[in-house]
Amino acid sequence: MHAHETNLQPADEWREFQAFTNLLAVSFINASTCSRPGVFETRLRETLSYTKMPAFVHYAVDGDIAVLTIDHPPVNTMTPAVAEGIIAGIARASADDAVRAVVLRAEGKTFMAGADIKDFEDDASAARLLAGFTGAARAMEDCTKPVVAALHGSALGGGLEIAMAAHYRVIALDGRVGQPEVKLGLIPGAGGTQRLPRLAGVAKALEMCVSGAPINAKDALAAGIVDAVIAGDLLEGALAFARGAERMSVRRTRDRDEKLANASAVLFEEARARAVQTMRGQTAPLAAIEAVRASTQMSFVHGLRREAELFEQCRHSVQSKALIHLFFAERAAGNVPDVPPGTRAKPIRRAAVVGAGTMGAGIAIALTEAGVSVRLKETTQAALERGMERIQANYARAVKSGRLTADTASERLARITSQISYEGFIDADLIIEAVFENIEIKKQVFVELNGVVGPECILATNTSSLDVDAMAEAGGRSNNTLGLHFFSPANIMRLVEVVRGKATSGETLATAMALVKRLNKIAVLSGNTHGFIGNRMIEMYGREAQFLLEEGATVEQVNQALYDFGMPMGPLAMYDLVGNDVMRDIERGSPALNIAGVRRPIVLPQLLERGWLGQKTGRGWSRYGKDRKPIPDPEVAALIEATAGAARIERRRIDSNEIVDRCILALVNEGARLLEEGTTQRASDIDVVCVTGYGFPAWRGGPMFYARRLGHKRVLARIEEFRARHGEAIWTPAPLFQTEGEN
Ligand code: 3H9
Repeated sequence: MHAHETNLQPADEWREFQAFTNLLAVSFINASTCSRPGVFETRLRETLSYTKMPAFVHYAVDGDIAVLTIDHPPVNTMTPAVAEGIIAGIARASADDAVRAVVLRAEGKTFMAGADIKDFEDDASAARLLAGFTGAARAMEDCTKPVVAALHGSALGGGLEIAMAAHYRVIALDGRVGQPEVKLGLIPGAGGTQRLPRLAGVAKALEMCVSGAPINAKDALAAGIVDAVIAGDLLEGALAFARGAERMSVRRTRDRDEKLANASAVLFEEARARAVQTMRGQTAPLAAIEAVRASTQMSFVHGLRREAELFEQCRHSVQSKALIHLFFAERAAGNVPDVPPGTRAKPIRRAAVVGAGTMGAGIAIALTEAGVSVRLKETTQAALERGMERIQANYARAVKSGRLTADTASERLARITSQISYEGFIDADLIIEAVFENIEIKKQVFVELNGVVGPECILATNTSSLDVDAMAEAGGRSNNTLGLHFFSPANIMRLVEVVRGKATSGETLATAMALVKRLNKIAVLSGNTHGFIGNRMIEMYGREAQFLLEEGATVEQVNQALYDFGMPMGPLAMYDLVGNDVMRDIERGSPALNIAGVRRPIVLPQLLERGWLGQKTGRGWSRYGKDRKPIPDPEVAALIEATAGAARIERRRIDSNEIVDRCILALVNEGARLLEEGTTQRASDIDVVCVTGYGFPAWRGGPMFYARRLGHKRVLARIEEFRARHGEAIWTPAPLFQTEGEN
């Protein structure tokens, strides 16, 4: 048994917890009456029925089993009305003597996606939601007839929490369960941190609540979260399970304390150390650990209360607002307002990829994962073989690590036909060009494609910065042409910038958006400007980092300041990783960095002269040993000082605040310009690009969200400061901040 905080009896504890939720939940229950049978449900229903809503939970009876079906499209989120439906259904089943057990299931493609995230925006809605969850879970758990939850698709967050309040759980083969709240900067708030350790043990609960990663049906069974996996029809299986004679007793998760016994302090310390390291800067994982720890230290009801307190702290955090902003931003990114929803997306069954280098091979892998067959073309047999080896090695790694079965890997590999001719291109629905990043070479590929593809075929270029219209003209079918900028490695990275040329048709765009979604990636629409959204912004960020060095900051200081801000690595470490030669080419090609009379970084050319290209040559802005860890290089420091001295750049001490502000506001200001000129549709798209493509810390919401939180007025003031010191051209504030400077 665990140590109780006080010696209150359970009924008193419930009353106390409900009094606590009263504070949060518009006095939804009267603590003095809640312990009387039936009153709890009635009062709760009165509170939740604040407005008349359609029934989201249907009641039916199959023989002696009541079947409650949640029907709240598209993903059966929990709302007060859904909670009301569950409570009413349980009450009805309880009152019907002919009913011996209850099955709770859901319509549609998924069991429940959890709480309706929009309800977290204001305190009153959040409180009503919490009241609903608490009420529905308690009604199910209190029920004197066995309640079986039948899960399919995803039972996530509050969805799993409701399922765990049932007495038994069965799951379809394709089902998965998880507590992903941490990805929204939250912790489970409807009993998950108290019920999950009771079902799965503390270690598993910590793993799931801290990482937020879902687990599949088989693992859920092994962990004790579900009682059976149903291979055939789920409802039939659930009904049979409910009728199983030996199962016809109630079994309340809240009373199952056996698995809490072995939790040692070390387990929590290790979880904390892991979270600090792998989820750097984030507060919710630590709160989740604290809440799970409460399950081992206090009674169930006191644990619920501790969980609710921690949940509320998280809900009010800027991190949670940032992550919720990104959740909706990712989903909004796929909408293109001037392409009407009904626009036909062409089916993509057969594709071809031109170029079997790192990008081409990665794109081919991504396409096969979505069931598309791919012709992979190179110009020489040797290059083709290297590409195929890359692909085979990738599948072999996936099999070795257990991510793919050997059968699936060979099936996918068999979808790729390698060739050095254009054979079969006539049948392709889509061609993606992924050759060397040179406009002349790319244009030549488009000229060749023009003669070998069918009239309906979509032509895409995987350029990261070049002119899509120039290629479209060369290919002679501008309305079917667009950019699909995958990020490396293309089979892993989630972002694809979809670049619209001046004549790209709505149908072509709709097809591309649908395809990217099918690849399980996020599409963000960009106009056809050099570097599109992400690279154009990152150019400004990198330039500012180099200016800071010239003015007196050290390489280590600049890298550390941005790392501490939350970036995966500092900007100069990024240059060394990508290659200083590659970065120089990008800078050279950028019109924004090459305006006559405007200051340019002067140290990078010096590094290149010495062959200090970055990690690949063992030295760049830093030196690198075998472990690829950066080592400060005094020669680079001396070179920076000498170069800046020769250019008469005044050097001074620079603190990390200035480093962060200059680099991040350079990013932000360029983002605002992209928005102003219409290269991007919405500020939130910029956030999605920077977070999913460039590692901007998700818990800061992306650069535009960060700027909004700082306040546009403050952003403007800081930019004006930099402008006064560094000149007009570089720090001209984007019109967005000038017009919205009062925000
Ligand atoms: C929670 O449960 C807290 C509790 O512990 C306690 C509270 C007291 N809310 O992703 P899709 C929308 S926190 C609101 O494209 P899929 C989504 O925006 C929650 N809306 O479908 C989209 O709308 P639209 C923990 C939601 O098939 C539409 O539904 N749960 C929610 O690719 C379709 O979504 C999670 O974090 C939501 N919870 O994927 C799970 N979920 O069409 C979040 C979805 O207007 N959800 N929408 O753009 C998911 O991971 C995926 O949606 C899911 C389906 C895997 C379920």
